[in-house]
Amino acid sequence: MFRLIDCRLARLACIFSTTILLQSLAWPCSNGERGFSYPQSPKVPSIVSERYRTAYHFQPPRNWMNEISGPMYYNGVYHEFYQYNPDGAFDPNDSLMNMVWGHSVSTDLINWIGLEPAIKPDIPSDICGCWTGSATILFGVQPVIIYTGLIDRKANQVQNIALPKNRSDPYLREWAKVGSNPVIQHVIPGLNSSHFRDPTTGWIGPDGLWRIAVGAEVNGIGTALLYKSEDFMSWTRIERPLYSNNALNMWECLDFFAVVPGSNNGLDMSSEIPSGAKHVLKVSINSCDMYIVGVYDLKRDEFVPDTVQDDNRLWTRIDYGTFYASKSFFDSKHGRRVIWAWSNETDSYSDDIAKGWAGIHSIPRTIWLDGDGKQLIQWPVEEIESLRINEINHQGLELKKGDLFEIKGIDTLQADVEIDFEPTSIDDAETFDPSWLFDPRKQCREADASVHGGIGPFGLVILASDNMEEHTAVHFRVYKSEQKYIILMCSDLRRSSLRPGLYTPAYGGFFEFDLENEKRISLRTLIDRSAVESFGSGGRICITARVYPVALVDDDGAHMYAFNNGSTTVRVPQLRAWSMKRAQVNVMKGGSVIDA
Ligand code: DQQ
Repeated sequence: MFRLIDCRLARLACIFSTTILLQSLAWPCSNGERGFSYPQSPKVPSIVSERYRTAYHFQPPRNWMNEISGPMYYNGVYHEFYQYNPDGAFDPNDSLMNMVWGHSVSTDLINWIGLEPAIKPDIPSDICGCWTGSATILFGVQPVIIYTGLIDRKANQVQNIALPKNRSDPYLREWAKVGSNPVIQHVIPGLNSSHFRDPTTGWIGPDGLWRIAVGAEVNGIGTALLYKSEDFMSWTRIERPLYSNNALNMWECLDFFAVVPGSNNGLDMSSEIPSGAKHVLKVSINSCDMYIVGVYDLKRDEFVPDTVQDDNRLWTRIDYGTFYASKSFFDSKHGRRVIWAWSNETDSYSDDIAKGWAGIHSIPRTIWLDGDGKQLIQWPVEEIESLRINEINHQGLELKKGDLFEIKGIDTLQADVEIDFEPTSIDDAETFDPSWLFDPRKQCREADASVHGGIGPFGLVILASDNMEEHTAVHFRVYKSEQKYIILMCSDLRRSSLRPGLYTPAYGGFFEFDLENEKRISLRTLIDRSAVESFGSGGRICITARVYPVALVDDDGAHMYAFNNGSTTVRVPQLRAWSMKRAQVNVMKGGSVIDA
């Protein structure tokens, strides 16, 4: 048994209780997830430090990057295209400047070779920017990219197609736009033509016709417009949309895919979908990626949600942190569906310019539907485990109220940590208040790591400075709601850094848990310098965060602890952690970095 040996947890409580942070209450994802520019304090080292750059997350060598566009696996190679600004570390969309499709390739989704951009604005139908889109592999042989082009400075949008110039080039380096672009125009009554974008990967119907959905706002209502085609080149709109819902307006970066409940085998949307499969519609809006599970009514060509939720605050999220515009693809190499997303910087815009880089992509995750048919499960692709070194292992720890156990022997700045928590009793769970579902972040602020509970808070304190002035707390708290248990998971960044001008919320989400039978609540956290990706309960809930602790730049490094601050003792039957090696991200074969 390991007892708290110093007063650091008390200090954690003191720091928390004296902190009042203003948060946006209006929207659960809190739009504008950026820091504000502050004069740098002389006590804080400059943000311009290579130590904040991630070591195994995807990013280009320099400049601005936003979301994934058109991921695919073709002829033994993974392709990651991304929204990229070749002109600097600022968002070119702010002034409708040169957004291109950056391009990298990989054979394992972890190590990437950077290539020249695949698509650049150079035709009338994309002259003001090549925005997001998708890749579809027609009949397993012909890759096609369909993407949004900006046709003018008013951001009017149309859809274009590009094809590889040479299909026998293993990297598909060069892409040619078809002469018939734009293949889809914005000619729909009530359509806001600057909100008509991000076509999905195509899927094929029993009639042999291809379909795609395009995100739109029609008469102010969020809509997935549906198009059909015989040859993927000439498209007709189906009058009835695939789905629309007035809980939200413009839907960005739609993703639509089939899943079999309880099976982690992925399905290829270009093949026949087995009966019993469900469909998932993912929409991105205001920094949130949300999803709906339902059935695809083939006769009506319509998506019918299992549950219609009118209040968008209650929509389930793919990830409750900084994780936006996700896109999935069917990975035929492993028969799985893989999703990943953009995690933007949460420092200030001027910090980005100073650093010279902005934006990373999450670790690719396998995604499938739980056996209950309601909840998506996500787990980092197994290839990431090839970066693990120096395993440490603890078994049979016990954390009483107030205990803090230091996890030593690994690189705390680049780590993969897996820990299971098992409350020794379920009697002391506090009562759940359903109104909390509307704002889990508020609950994470009010019931933070310093606030004693019945079962929890327990979890990890990571990237902590010697005196705990800086730390990030990732933790759980168990509540009882009638016949079931509901768990709050938080990733609290409010004390993550002494640096001024950062966006440091307490992210959080709730999930149902069968505590009586499952007993163990697992947490996996991938720490990669300024990136922290946490997976609760085997991937039922995910929270991605960006942090910029001063301790990361200090030579002393940072500490990591497991803790419990609830009155119920918590067993830790298993704790495994590894240091993570650096991946080869966008490095040319000879070792030099591509200047994309
Ligand atoms: N980013 C792209 C758009 C998309 C938005 C432009 C989402 O296509 O809607 O870079 O982040």
